[in-house]
Amino acid sequence: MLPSGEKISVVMPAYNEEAGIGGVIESFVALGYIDEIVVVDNNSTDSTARIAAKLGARVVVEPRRGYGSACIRALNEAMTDIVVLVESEGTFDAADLGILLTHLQYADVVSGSRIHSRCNKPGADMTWYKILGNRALGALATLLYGNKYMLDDIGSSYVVARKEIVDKVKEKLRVTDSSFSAELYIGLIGSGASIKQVPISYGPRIG
Ligand SMILES: Nc1nc2c(ncn2[C@@H]2O[C@H](COP(=O)(O)OP(=O)(O)O)[C@@H](O)[C@H]2O)c(=O)[nH]1
Ligand SMILES: [Mg+2]
Repeated sequence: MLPSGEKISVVMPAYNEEAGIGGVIESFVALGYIDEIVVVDNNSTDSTARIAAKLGARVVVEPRRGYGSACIRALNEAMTDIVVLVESEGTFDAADLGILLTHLQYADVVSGSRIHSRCNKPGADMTWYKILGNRALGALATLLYGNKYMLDDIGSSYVVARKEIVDKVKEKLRVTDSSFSAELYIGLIGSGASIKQVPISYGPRIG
C-alpha cells in the first residue's frame, strides 16, 4: 500500500557516478509516483551533474567532501512529506521502493536490509564479514538504544522516512564520512523514531 496524497522526494549523494546515475534516476522516474529527485553532487569532475540535470533531477553542489556530508545536505534539501535516501551507483533497486513504503505503516523509518544473501545479485559487494559486521552492530545498536525492531544492517543507505522525523534528527548529524549511516540510525532512534528493516536486493555498483 503506497501512501496516498503524500509527496515523495528521492535524494542521492553522488561523486563521479556518470556511469550509473542516469540509469538510477530513470528507474525512479519510471515508478511514476516520485515528485522530485535531488542529486547532491559532491564536486564531481565527470558528467554526473550534467546527466542528472538532463534527466530532470534538481542538482545541488555540496562542497564539503565525504559521503556523510553529501547525505546531510541531501536530507536538508528534501521538502516533501516522505524522503527516500538512496545511492547513485546502481546498487539498490527502485523497484524495491514499493515494499519499503508499504512498511512505513508499521514504523517511522523503513530501510532496506542487504544481509539476506538470497536477495543479493551476483557480484554484489556483500561479503560474509560485511554481513556479520552489519548484523552485529545493528543488534548492538538495537540493544543499547532500544529500537522497536531488531536492526540487522546498520550500514544500509536505502532509507525511507517521513519528513518530520528527518527534521528532528538532521541538525544533530555530524559524521561526514562513510560511517554516516550508523550515526543516522542511532540518531533516529534517539529522536524517538522506530526503524524497521526489510530485505531488499543489492547488486554490484555501476562504474
Ligand atoms: N566514497 C564517497 N562517496 C561519495 C562522496 N560523496 C558522495 N558520495 C556518494 O555516496 C555513495 C557511497 O559511495 P560508495 O562508493 O558506493 O560506497 P559504499 O556504498 O560504502 O560501497 C555513492 O553514491 C557516491 O557517489 C565522497 O566524498 N566519497
Ligand atoms: Mg555504494
